[in-house]
Amino acid sequence: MILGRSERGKPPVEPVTLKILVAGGFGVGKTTCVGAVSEIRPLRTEEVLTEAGRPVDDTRGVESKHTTTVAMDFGRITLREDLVLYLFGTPGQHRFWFLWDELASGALGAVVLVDTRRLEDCFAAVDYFERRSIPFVVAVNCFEGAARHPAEDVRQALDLDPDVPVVLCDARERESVKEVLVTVVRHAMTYAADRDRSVTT
Ligand SMILES: Nc1nc2c(ncn2[C@@H]2O[C@H](COP(=O)(O)OP(=O)(O)OP(=O)(O)O)[C@@H](O)[C@H]2O)c(=O)[nH]1
Ligand SMILES: [Mg+2]
Repeated sequence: MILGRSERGKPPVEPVTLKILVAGGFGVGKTTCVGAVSEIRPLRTEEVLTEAGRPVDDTRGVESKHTTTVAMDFGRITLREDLVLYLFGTPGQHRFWFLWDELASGALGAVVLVDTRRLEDCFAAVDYFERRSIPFVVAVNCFEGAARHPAEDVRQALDLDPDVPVVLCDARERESVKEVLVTVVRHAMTYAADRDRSVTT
């Protein structure tokens, strides 16, 4: 039987795909975060932390950590039928930072994950996105045993612009990470709209 035009369902929507980076210092939970939300088996590039790396790989606070990302994490999440995010987790250690420019190319926005016990580890990521005018949100990964700091204290300590969202999250929880991603997409959209307005006026 041939379906008439009015009987055909809605045409399938071609989703918009956006690239989001997940950045932050060493061992802050970037790989965990991408793995928690990805609907495909995330691509990981983990290598075992070795004895030789001990002087440079600071695992304080994440003593159970045995591997580290050496290139990137990759995952995908469908936020809405018409909106798909490609997630790129960056390597946390400074010796792999040469990869960041490649990963950042074409990114709509970024999540900077922070651990309040080692706040200084995220300074470089915050600087990186500020300098390149890539909109980002700061997501505090609330590890057990770490003191809870109000988001406003984190904002002050990082000297963030007032419009940069600061949210608390648990990198292991899908719903929590999803909320962070919704926040970054909203923020990046507002940022882009403001920028377009200032260009046309
Ligand atoms: N308790 C707790 N542990 C976490 C949380 N997020 C991550 N972890 C643990 O912290 C360690 C570091 O997590 P990763 O996801 O590998 O961190 P990363 O930022 O990708 O690390 P690098 O790629 O090496 O920079 C792992 O042992 C995780 O199981 C969290 O929210 N709470
Ligand atoms: Mg990692």
